Amino acid sequence: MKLILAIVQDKDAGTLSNNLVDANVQATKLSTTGGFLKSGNTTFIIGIEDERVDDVLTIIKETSHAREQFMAPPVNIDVTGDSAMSYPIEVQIGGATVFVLPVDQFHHF
Ligand code: 2BA
Repeated sequence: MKLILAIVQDKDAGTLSNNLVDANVQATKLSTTGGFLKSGNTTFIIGIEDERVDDVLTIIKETSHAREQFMAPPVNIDVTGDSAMSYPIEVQIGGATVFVLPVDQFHHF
């Protein structure tokens, strides 16, 4: 058995949820926050048999779309109090960031 952790954009989370249900894949959805953009994303926790991992990865890949987002860097203020002008920078986010981990034991009490 494997544990899949998939971090996707909130915009793709609903569709991914539906597609996993349609494929009879059990998942838990967490509301998470990206460390860099500090904005919301969604993490899926999926426990799955080894032979179904590729099917799940295909579903995640087909459902998750890369998007560009602008972020405003923090304003820099030096010791003299002068502030340096900063401009929004473009960041590409996702499709999906996926980790596949081995599972030692699985219990469902
Ligand atoms: P965030 O940390 O908010 O990052 C959003 C996007 O910002 C990233 O997209 C990446 O394109 C860019 N980015 C991140 N750190 C950067 C940096 N130091 N300098 C320049 N650009 C940077 P993705 O790579 O697609 O990541 C999407 C989200 O997936 C991340 O949101 C984070 O929540 C998660 N993630 C990505 N890599 C991870 C990792 N190695 N471990 C844990 N979570 C990860």
